[in-house]
Amino acid sequence: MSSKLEALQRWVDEVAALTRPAQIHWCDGSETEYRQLVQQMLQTGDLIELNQQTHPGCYLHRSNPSDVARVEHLTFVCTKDEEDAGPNNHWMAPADAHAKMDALFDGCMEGRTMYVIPYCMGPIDSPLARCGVEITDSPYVVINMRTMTRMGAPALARIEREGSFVKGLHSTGELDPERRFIMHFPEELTIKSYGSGYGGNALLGKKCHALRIASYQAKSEGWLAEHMLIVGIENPKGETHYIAAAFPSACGKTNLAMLIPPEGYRKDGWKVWTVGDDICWMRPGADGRLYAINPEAGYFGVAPGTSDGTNPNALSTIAKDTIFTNVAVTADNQPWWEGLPGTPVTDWQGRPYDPANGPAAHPNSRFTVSAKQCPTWSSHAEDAQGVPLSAIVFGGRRPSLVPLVFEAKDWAHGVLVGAAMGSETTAAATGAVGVLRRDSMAMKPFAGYHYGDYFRHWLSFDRPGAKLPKIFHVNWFRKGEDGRFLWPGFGDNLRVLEWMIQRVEGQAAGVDTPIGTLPAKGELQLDGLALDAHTLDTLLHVDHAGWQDELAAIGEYLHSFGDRMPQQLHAEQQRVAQALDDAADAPRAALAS
Ligand code: OXD
Ligand code: MN
Repeated sequence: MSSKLEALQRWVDEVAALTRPAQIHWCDGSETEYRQLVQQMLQTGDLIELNQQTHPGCYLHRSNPSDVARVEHLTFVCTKDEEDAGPNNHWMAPADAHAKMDALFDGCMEGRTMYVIPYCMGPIDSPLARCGVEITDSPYVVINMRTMTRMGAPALARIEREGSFVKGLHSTGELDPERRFIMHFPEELTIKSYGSGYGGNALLGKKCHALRIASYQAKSEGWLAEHMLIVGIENPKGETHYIAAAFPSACGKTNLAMLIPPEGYRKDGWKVWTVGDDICWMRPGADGRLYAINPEAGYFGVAPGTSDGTNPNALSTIAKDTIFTNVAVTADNQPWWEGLPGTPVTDWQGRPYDPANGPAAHPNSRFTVSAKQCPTWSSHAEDAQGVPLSAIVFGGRRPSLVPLVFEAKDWAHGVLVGAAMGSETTAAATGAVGVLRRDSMAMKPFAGYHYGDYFRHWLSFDRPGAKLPKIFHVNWFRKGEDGRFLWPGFGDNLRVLEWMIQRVEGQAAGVDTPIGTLPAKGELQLDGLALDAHTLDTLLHVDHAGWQDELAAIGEYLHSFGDRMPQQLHAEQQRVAQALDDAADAPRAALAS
């Protein structure tokens, strides 16, 4: 064994001495290993076979009802200096956190198998990719990690070459919410997670490594780890623009990444290519552009709402070889969730379905599936150097005020727009749903360090020679007075992306406003869409008074991060606030003259 792998072996030995498993299994990531684990889990009841005629290779996992979402209040960033974690994270001193976790891990794998999972986040030969090793006692985690990462022998070979890897230790423990913690030690490239089997808490390659630890690594190494989808839009000339877009959890990233163009667009030859649906790692290339990879190899998507109407690509992606978690089941044993045709007979907890118990599928029920099964999987998704980005999009659920789309004036303004992002909360995390909260760059639950330092890092990409993507903000979720959505969304979102591409290519003039550039009349392609003029006006209206209040709230929000908030961002907030005040004064000035 090479000395680099000896370091891994030493850590595995230490963990085994602490957790005392009955046996240790080093995962090779093979199909045979996967099949064996599935068989074993079918026997223990951890997996339930679904209808193999309609859904070959598909299985259902029911989690403990108290363990169905990320637990942000139990998630900690444990830096030596509390300030480094920032007010955006829960913090614990590393020594205390290790002591707390090691007490929980003590003997926790007795009688169980300890799995050692070497994995790579990103294409295995990509310089942007990074490796990790997760140790877990959950076979459910192993089979999901096999789909979500490049797992097994090739990852181990890369770890042997490079020597460095992120250490993740996980145990489902007793699934007791009182004994559940997700701890990150960015300075030690280490994660310790106990007491949950839920994806975001237990598949450590995803949120824990690819966002919290990676964002920290990225700061010192000059790149960005973001909560963004990556999609390629091919125009009728055969040119593809890649767009990365950040939305908070369960706001439609998977749908946008797999969008099907409206009929007229399809006839004209527009195509959409999926690179990633949740996480984007990007860094400047030699030509000054930002290049992006999807560090994941699969989708861990929200099932409810996924239907033929909303996302037919996702539906065909998950027609085979998919693990479903906490969905309902029909009489003929097909997976079911709200939004699908058919009738559930058994709910997500395995009870006979009764509407009095709430939705049949848990609102955060999920599917885990290989990205390659997506009909629109991009042939460039495996490019080692990544794909060049033309645009970055920020968005959230904003029922009022925020227009359908606007473009930031420049990079610094774009960073402000991302920092100011707000959205109604969803079922992806425990806690109240539908409450407006600021979620800067959709990274509130995931930035592994102080938001002030994070924004400073973002600002630093604007340097001589940089050819940065344009930054936009969208709001698909604007509601009318009757509470209904004003914009049809889904495939029709391509109309907005087309306008962005026109802006990138210098083909749309737009209208300048204090908050940014909006589409000028006629610039949004609306053929085939029944959208009345009043609705369009509302969608593209800038309510100056409302925005003055919003800018004041953004100002307060920035100040809540104290001295580490870069002055440049305060200046940007003041610039926009002043532009709004000037615009409000302009009509008065005109009257006076
Ligand atoms: C996810 C999330 O699972 O953001 O992607 O919660
Ligand atoms: Mn996510």
